[in-house]
Amino acid sequence: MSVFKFKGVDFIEFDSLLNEDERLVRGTARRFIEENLVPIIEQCNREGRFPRELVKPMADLGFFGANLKGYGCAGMGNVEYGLVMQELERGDSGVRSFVSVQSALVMYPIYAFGSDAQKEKWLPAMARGEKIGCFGLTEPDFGSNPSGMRTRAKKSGNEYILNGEKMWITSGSIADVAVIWAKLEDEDNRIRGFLVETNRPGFKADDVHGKWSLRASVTSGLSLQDVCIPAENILPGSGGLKSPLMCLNQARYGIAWGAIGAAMSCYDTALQYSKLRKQFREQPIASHQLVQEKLVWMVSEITKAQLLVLQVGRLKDAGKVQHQHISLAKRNNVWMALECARKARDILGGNGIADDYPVMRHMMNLESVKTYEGTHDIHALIIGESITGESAF
Ligand code: TGC
Ligand code: FAD
Repeated sequence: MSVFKFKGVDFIEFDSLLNEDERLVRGTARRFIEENLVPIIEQCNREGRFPRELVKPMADLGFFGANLKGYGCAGMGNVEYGLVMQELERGDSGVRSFVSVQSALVMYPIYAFGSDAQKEKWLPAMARGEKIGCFGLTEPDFGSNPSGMRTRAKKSGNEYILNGEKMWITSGSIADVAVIWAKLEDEDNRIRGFLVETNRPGFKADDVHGKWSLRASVTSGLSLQDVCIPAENILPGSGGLKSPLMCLNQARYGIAWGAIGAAMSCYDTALQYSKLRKQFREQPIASHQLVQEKLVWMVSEITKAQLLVLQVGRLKDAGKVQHQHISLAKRNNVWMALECARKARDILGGNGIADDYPVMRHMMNLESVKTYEGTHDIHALIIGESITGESAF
């Protein structure tokens, strides 16, 4: 457990831009993380264990599908939802990942593209944390370019038969249901979403071992060999690559907030450490100009990142957000958080590499966050295309 208690980061009265409900939700999530995740996360990270015991308490607080309406979901605004993600990732990116996948990548596509029966069957149970989901888009040979996917679905009577491989799938081996994106042969290989119960014959999930990042999150490879699902398991409103990309917008938005949480944890740890640690003439290292410059960089970038996601969240609530806005926020904030982790690690000196402090864990986690949900460079190309009109993929 970290030796310092988190004090919050608010340099320019950012809180005054939040309404009472938003501050309340943030406070609830912050307390939950302090009391339930912070005490166990370093051990989970050492053991490579996802803290599954937190699923039910997180469900009870309305964290799953938090910004969806009805079906037992909390119906939060997008800023409230973002603040929850911030606090979760202040605890650990892997736990935030679990909630992102459950909410944005599984509940959202069922909500947006599902039939009434699919919504009734899955959403309340997922909101209660009784059912867990995973999202299968990436394949061994198709990460940044999912349009090349090889996974296929074929209609056969009242069933679809699915074949293919998915790679790097968060929560893969603990999921009850997988949202599998596949090309439907009967529709000229158009990409469609399918709900695949993971106990279907031919479905296999094997965990990735030896990760140095997101160790408290389950990551799996999926194999589908002649997996038969009833025809009603297709997501009827899905069609084309646009559908999974719409899900990614939801998840990338949450990551943009979440990364601020990881950055806050690193900054706050470095600040408190620098006031206590003395070197040269019994001076705290906080009194050295070079240390101050690093801390100032961190608080400046955290502050800018907060304002960025708040604006994107307000646009999202107003139905005006564009996916390029979300790319900008995801790209900037994850980069910023990773730089904060590196500077904080430096300020902690040798202690920075030990798990008495959360910094190195955040740094390693953020290496994945920089890559998943669209790499840093892919988001540069998305923004680049938007401002120049030229595709550079
Ligand atoms: P492209 O031709 O550009 O686009 C196809 C259609 O989709 C539209 N579109 C979008 N719509 C909604 N939201 C977006 N973000 C969209 N981006 C594009 C586009 O307008 C077009 O529509 P239409 O009507 O003309 O058909 O497609 P492309 O094949 O050139 O690819 C574009 C690219 C590279 C940006 C896209 O493939 C991409 O984003 N690649 C990155 C892949 C990625 O992010 N994978 C994430 C996997 S899931 C994951 O990592 C979970 S981590 C766990 C956790 O979250 O914690
Ligand atoms: P590649 O696409 O091979 O990219 C490798 C490098 O090449 C990157 O630096 C990239 O920026 C660069 N590159 C690629 N194309 C271009 C280009 N045109 N121009 C310039 N540079 C380029 N996926 C899911 O579907 N579901 C999940 O739940 C999920 N969870 C994940 C959890 C973890 C821990 C990780 C690490 C990944 C997860 N992913 C998931 C997969 C993730 O989305 C992919 O790793 C990511 O999209 C990048 O794909 P890739 O790893 O194949 O890298």
